[in-house]
Amino acid sequence: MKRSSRSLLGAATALAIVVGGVLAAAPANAAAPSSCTSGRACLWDNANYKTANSTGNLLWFVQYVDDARRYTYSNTKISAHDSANSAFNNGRTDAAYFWEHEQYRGLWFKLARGQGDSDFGNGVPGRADGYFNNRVDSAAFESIHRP
Ligand SMILES: [Ca+2]
Ligand SMILES: [Ca+2]
Repeated sequence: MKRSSRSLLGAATALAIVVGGVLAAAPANAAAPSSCTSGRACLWDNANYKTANSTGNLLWFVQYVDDARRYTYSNTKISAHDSANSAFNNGRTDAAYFWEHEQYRGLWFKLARGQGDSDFGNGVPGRADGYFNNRVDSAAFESIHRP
């Protein structure tokens, strides 16, 4: 009886450690900026999901942006051409891709659903350098367009 009770306690402790490990890993997936609502992928002129000091000034899409030269960040006159420094994929199902040139040409990187990159300058997923800083000109969810 004593032995059985000790084993049970051991099992409970082990379970708590596993749960603790899972919880500790959760912050790696940061929450989407509130301005980038569900179903959208978003881009900002500056790092940390901001344009002109506000996270509310952004370029967002629910399908694609084929040519960022045609757009400005919302509430600003700042061109989205070769200017994005951060992005978040708050889509419901798809990964999102970001290309260096308009019409999905050139080098690209991918953000999984729920993934953001708050600073292209310190690298993007799959690429360690700041190559994509101020360089993205098209983007799309993978169901619309993929490399
Ligand atoms: Ca910029
Ligand atoms: Ca980065």
